[in-house]
Amino acid sequence: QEAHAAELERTFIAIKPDGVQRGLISEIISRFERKGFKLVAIKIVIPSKDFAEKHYHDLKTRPFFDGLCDFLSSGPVVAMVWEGEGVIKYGRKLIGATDPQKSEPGTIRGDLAVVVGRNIIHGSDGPETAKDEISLWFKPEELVAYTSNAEKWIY
Ligand code: RTP
Repeated sequence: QEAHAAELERTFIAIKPDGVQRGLISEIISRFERKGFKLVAIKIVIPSKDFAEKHYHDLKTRPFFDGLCDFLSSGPVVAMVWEGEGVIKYGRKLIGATDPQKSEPGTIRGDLAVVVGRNIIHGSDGPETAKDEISLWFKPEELVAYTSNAEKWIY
């Protein structure tokens, strides 16, 4: 079990400026933590517009791109890397559908958000984007590998 800990999946999760301003940092972190995922990197930053555009480069052609990047760079963002079996896909499940009007109750967006432009959280949508986003937001040395005793009862 110890041996496979090093191979565990990682995803990038960000609490957007609306989530931070609304005081939802601990609420969001606790949902990932209670599920059994492990926090391996965290920081609070105000991204520049240029950085926001890099983060959302896939959406460059969408009409909401400019407003979205203005929004992401409008205030502090809590950037995190979470680790655990299936964390990319299940993290998206915890987050809920992009549009909070369509997210199920019980999900972060379903419980805590109302409109798509203010949906409080971001999560990588697949293994490739997870890798890219983690390396955009964090230096390798900012990720902490550690063993938690609880893990052997979870994974
Ligand atoms: P995220 O990347 O933030 O986790 O969101 P997502 O994958 O669920 O959704 P995506 O399609 O990648 O869109 C990224 C973010 O753009 C904003 N958005 N606004 N019609 C709109 O105004 C619109 N559509 C999307 C949302 O903040 C969404 O999270």
